[in-house]
This record gives sequence, C-alpha cells and structure tokens, in this order.
Amino acid sequence: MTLVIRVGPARQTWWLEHMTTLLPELDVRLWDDPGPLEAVKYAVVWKPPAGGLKQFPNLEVIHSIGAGIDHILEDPELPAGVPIIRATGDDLTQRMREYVALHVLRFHRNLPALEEAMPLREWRQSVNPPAYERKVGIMGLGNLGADCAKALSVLGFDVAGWSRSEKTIDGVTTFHAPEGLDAFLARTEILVCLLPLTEETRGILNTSLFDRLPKGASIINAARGQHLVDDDLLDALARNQIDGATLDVFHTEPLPAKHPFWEHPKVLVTPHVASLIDPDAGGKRIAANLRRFIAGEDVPDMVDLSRGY
Ligand code: NDP
Ligand code: OXD
Repeated sequence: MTLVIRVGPARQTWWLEHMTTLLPELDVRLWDDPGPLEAVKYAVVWKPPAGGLKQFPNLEVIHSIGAGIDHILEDPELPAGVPIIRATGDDLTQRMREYVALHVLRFHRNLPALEEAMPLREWRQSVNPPAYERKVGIMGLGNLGADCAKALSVLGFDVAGWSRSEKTIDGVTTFHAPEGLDAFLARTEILVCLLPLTEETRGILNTSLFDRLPKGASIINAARGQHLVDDDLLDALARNQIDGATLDVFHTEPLPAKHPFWEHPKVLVTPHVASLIDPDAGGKRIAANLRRFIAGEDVPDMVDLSRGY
C-alpha cells in the first residue's frame, strides 16, 4: 500500500524521511515517483495539480498538509467521494497565536511609525492607549481564530470574533452570520482574518468591508490571499481608511516581484509563514490520523465536506 506525498520542492525530502519513519508499514513515495498507480491508497498533499489525484484509482483518503483544504477542493477533477482530513495540532495553533499576537501588538504599539522615524533619527514619542481600550476583531473562530481570540484577551485586548454559527468564548464578544458582520466591523480597530476560503468568504476583504471599519483601522490577513481584493486594499490605504496591513498570504505565491505590496510603506509582507506545519509535530499528527483511518476509527480532523471547510 502506497502513500504519496506532494509538497513544495524545498521540503519534500524532509517529509519523505519523516513519513517513512512514522509509517514504516506503508510504501511512502513522492508525488513524481508514485510507483504503480493502483497501489496508491493515501495522499498527503499541498496544492496538488488539477487532475492529479484522479490518476490514483484506489485512493481512499486525502490528507491536507495544511489547515485549509481549499487547495484540494479547487481541483475541478477531484475524485468524488474521497474523504479529506485536514491538519490541526498544537504546533500549528501555537505558531498562529505567536504570529497574530506579534502583529496585533505591532499595530497597537504603533511600531510602523517608530520604524519610519528611526532612519530619520527622530525621537517620536507617543502614548498608546492601553490594550483594554484597543478593539481587535477576529474573523473566523475555528481552531486557530478561537485560540488567537483567547490569547489576545489574556493580553488585555478588547476582543471580538465573528463566525458562521453562534459561539461563546470567555472574555470574547462574539458575533455571527452575515447579520452580525456590521456590528462586528463597526467596533474593530485591528482586524485579523482567519477564515477558511470558501465561495462565501472569497473576496470578503473588499472596499465595502473596509468602509465599515473605523477610519484608520489595520488589517492582518493570515488566511488566504483570495480573501483579499488587492486593489481595494491599495485604494483604502491611499484614502487612509486603512492605516496599515500585514499580509501573509497572496493570490499568487511567492508574491510576484512586481506586486505593489512589496514596496508599499504601509504594507508588511510575510512569506506565508504565519503557521507552517513541520514534519515533526505535523507529521506525527498526520501519521496518527492515517492510522486511525486505516483502522476504521473516527478521525477528529476529518473534514465535513458538506460545509466546504
Ligand atoms: P476552522 O475551519 O477551524 O475555522 C473556520 C472558522 O471560520 C469557523 O469559526 C467558521 O465558523 C468560520 N467561518 C467559515 N465560513 C464562514 C462564513 N461564511 N462567515 C463567517 N464565519 C465563517 O479553520 P482554522 O482555524 O483551522 O484555519 C483557518 C484558516 O487559516 C485556514 O482555512 C487557512 O486558510 C488559514 N491558515 C493559514 C496559515 C498560514 O500559515 N498563513 C496556517 C494555517 C491556516 P463556524 O465556527 O461557525 O464553523
Ligand atoms: C494552512 C496553511 O492552511 O499553511 O495550514 O496555509
């Protein structure tokens, strides 16, 4: 029984070695060298090419090397009925918590203004409001968003979250559904996007949304590039409706060298590093999920495909 791995070239040897050690009972191979196609029962993938998964006629399960599964669902020839498991885990949650706290604090403490002042040798003192007067809003209260919301609340921020279904989280004001969005946005000075990419959320970070935030708000997008309408953000920055943006994810990755975000003084680009899964902790979790699947047990990270995320 073969397990194929599809991941970017920089990390494929890493994954091959770890998964071979973790699942010695399987023939673990890379995507470009799968051996007999009929033997492939398990695929562990990041951004499989369109039509790629259908070449395995006996595929039983697909495991995403990522919390999001949009990169799998976008294959128009995805074999129907094959279950999908997604990545979760303490390491992913921890890294996202660190990333979100870092960038919320950066905006809260006005670090961009100090970075701008330093080459000018300007002593630009200002008094920031305390965190309990800073309103942060998290879009998406799933594994990652709920954890970040709690962590920011512990730091003292005035935190709200928005999700599809109603949620109760200690120390966090919650809003849900399209009807809850206006009130959530109206009170959000620093907006963090941790939504999955679905047809409902594609392009959600657009002019209409920016204009419902208080003037001068900041945004942090650590979810998917396709949530953001790039030109709408550039326009909102030019109008000072949005005062700063931290972007980890992009329509095209790597972000093309000519993209205006690279040089924009109010944009910080990070190269999709908010919470990369690593083959050690992440590999162990994936191996455990596959073992449970093979044994016919419930897999907690199994995706409910009727929701699309
Ligand atoms: P989850 O599936 O656990 O949570 C998704 C959340 O979004 C849920 O609270 C869900 O609501 C909410 N949601 C979904 N659709 C809507 C909608 N239409 N309106 C309002 N709320 C909605 O996802 P994770 O927390 O695990 O991950 C979130 C995303 O983060 C991933 O999909 C991925 O794109 C991105 N990511 C990015 C990484 C990076 O390094 N940049 C790393 C890991 C993930 P409900 O609770 O009601 O279901
Ligand atoms: C993910 C990601 O979805 O890395 O896990 O973006």
